[in-house]
Amino acid sequence: LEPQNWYAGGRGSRYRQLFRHLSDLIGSGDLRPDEQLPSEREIAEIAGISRVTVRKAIGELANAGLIEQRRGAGSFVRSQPDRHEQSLSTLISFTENLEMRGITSSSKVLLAGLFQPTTQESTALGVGPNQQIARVNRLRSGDGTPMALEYSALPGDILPHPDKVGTSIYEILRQNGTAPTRALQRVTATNATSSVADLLEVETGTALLQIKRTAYLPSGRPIEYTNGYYRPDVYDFVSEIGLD
Ligand code: 16G
Repeated sequence: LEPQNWYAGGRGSRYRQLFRHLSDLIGSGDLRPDEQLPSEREIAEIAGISRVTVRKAIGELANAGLIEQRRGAGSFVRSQPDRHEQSLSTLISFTENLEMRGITSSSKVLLAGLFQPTTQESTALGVGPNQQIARVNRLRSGDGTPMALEYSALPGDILPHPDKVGTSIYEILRQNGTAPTRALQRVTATNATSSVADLLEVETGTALLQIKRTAYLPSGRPIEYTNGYYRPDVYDFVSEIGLD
């Protein structure tokens, strides 16, 4: 953690910047498994931010499964399991999640364009039937293994050029200052239809996790509705819960 560069090129809130900086250090291997992080007080001093902010960033890293907080001993970098993990309690993108674990993500765009919304999309996104929505359907892989199939819809004014989505939708939103800050997710179990199974390279009927995410701007405006199918043999969704 170099005092001069931890926030280099940072966007978003301070804790989010610190979270990203530390997760990058873990993803790149600069912070190794089992290595102890400096204390909250030390990080706050080096980074020139408050301890409350540091605590929030550390909490997010724990939620994301990147570090482990050992009572009385401090925070340690967790070694990554063979199965991939994604936090259910942190608002994170597919690309970000894999990158911070040092995994190369790739996407195959199956469809990208502007369309008239379906009733479900106009209800979820609060757009009128005559407003266009951007639809991006992607097969998403980590280190070459197909992991997820995501069907995303966003209001046309939020993503006017869906065909230009390279890797990450959230990165585009962040650049435009329209990244979501809150989301509602519904997780269900489902069986792969033959078309979904073909894309994910599993047998038809294989159990999959289906997650529908509606993500919102701070104003409360919904800006993303994604229906995703995740392979449970390679992907775990993890959340830390507590009484406080
Ligand atoms: C995650 C989100 C999905 C979002 C995508 C953006 C879940 C269950 N879903 O996969 O809703 O559209 O990230 O990823 O976590 P991107 O920025 O890499 O395109």
